[in-house]
Amino acid sequence: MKKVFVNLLVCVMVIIAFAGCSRKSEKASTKNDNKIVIGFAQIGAESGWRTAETSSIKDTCANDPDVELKFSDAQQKQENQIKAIRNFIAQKVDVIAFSPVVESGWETVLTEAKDAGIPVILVDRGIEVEDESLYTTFIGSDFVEEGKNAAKFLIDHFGEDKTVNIVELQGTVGASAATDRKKGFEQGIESEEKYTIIESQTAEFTRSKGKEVMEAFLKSQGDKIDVLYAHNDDMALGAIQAIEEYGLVPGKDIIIVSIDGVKDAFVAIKDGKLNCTVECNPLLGPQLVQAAKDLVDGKTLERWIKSNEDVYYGQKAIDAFDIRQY
Ligand code: GZL
Repeated sequence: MKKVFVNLLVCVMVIIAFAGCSRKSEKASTKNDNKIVIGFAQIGAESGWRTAETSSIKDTCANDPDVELKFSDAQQKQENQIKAIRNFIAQKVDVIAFSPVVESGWETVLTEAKDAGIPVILVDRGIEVEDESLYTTFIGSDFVEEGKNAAKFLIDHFGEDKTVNIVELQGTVGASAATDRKKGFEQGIESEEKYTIIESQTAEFTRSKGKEVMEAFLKSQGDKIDVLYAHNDDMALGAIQAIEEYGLVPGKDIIIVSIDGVKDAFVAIKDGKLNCTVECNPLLGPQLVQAAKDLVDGKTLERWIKSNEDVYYGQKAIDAFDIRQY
């Protein structure tokens, strides 16, 4: 009797073991031989910074045998990013990451990711959500600090006694990078009574819109403009064209400070057309892959994996040109 019982027990254990293996192999077959699958929903390709970020993420994943990247380009539309995230959930990726085009409107889809047990990483831009558990970490810059650094450059350049009229090219409306760069810059000039923002409008982080809006500023304010503050280099580079076509000298008649630190900005500084670029590092691929691996390994991440950045102008920018990576 006892022998029958033991034999029965052994049979049951063998069946359970096989069942477990088949589940694992089934998971493995959908998981591309156990690679970590990252679903990344990118905003688009609106600026040199954005294309550098995309290259960093794609190249890092392509060179890592333990990672598979599923990548989508939302063409600047939030609804496309939401669709892509839903797609990643359906494909049961291991980690979802995205650069939110705007700060609001993410609760529903991120709750779906949470319910599916898929962790979410924010890359380069933040979101406003009540439930902080909807994302595990934010990898990116301190945009308020970047705005303050832009203001500091101007105060160091002009001093505190000069009247300074500023026009501002804002990034995408509702994007954390635009909201916080505006906030930081305003905080930076708060104590300077003679510094005034006389016009401020979005040019959507693009070169073409930067030119178009700067043309409008020049038409309405003309020689009154002392400074252009642009939330990214691409808009500043478009504005430089407009300033030259208007007949003024960029970098001299109008002092220009922008943010990102893309190579074309360093060229413009070397040519004397741009006065300062505040660095915002787009090379976030390595940090994203490491964060995804840590999450899959069950590690807890810092809430904010912060980029270290610098400010470039004058000879320092010229000397740094050859070693710039983006
Ligand atoms: C910043 C990023 C911004 C860049 C722009 O992290 O979101 O978006 O400053 C880009 O160049 O379009």
